[in-house]
Amino acid sequence: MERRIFLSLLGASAAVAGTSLRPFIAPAHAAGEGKKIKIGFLPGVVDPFYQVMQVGVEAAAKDLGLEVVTQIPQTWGVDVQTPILDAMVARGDLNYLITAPTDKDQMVGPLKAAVDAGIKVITVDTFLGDGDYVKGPVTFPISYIGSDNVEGGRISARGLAKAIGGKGSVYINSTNPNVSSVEGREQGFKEVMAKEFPDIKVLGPDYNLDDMNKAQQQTAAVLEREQNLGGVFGTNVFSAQGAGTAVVNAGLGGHVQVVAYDATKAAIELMNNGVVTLVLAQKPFDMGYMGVEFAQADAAGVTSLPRRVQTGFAIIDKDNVKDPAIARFIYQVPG
Ligand code: T6T
Repeated sequence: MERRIFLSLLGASAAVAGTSLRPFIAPAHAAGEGKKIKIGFLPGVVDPFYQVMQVGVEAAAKDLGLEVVTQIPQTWGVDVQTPILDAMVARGDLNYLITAPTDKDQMVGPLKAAVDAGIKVITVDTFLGDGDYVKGPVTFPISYIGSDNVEGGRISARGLAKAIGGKGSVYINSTNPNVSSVEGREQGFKEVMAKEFPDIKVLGPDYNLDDMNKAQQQTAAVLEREQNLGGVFGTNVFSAQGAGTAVVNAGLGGHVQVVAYDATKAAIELMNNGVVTLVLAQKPFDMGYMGVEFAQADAAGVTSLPRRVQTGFAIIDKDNVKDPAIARFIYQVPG
């Protein structure tokens, strides 16, 4: 009511001034006057990273008084994510979708279908196309909110290179090709190794398909084959934990250095045991929280939301892990 009075006052003063204020009179609710917006949350897979993101989504929904419907795939992949997405669209009551596409190309069609059905899309953690929603091949999402994964890969490379003294060979264990997040990490990692550390040879990546056991087996096989391996870069939760476990099982903790992307408690424990040298914490809570804020702002008529938001990192090592300002970014999974 207050809002209506405010808008009619604006209208009156615009009439006096002889200008139109129509662009400012945007609906507060996408679903129509008086109805709250409803948001779907569809991340990539059940893991501590997305569980923390869910905490962020739910916190924002509570703070803003919005309703969220969450569906988390049990395993990673287009084949698993698409039918869940289709079912969310078929409900017919969602206005926004906050999602992490499991493939930067193959999820374009299914998500465009959601947009055509009237659901606005915000991508978090992973992007579609090249992630440039202004000039790139895919422009329909409102925004991409996530880490600068290429930079994360660069940071990981410098950390690993330093830990092994700038020479030798290192191995990348990753999840899947064509996923923007891990692809960016691999790219940044290889770029820095090639440019700054010519005496380091990079092996891999092997793709574990988000299966920690597979990551462990793949790393064990490389450790067996490459007797002089100096280090491993695990590009996400599953890769880093599988790699770390393989190094421990081979009795090589402290000899083969591991850099872990994603600050799970397991990764921190491996660091405390001298196996992992560096942990990159992303900010999944922020991604989830801001995704909901963006949906609400869009529904209220905000037209200048940034199309790309970088959420940043905390770089954790044994010297700063006890610092509360850093330790707060270790993924705290509820329950
Ligand atoms: O590393 C995160 C996420 O950023 C990536 O896109 C997929 O894997 C994780 O969810 C960790 O398992």
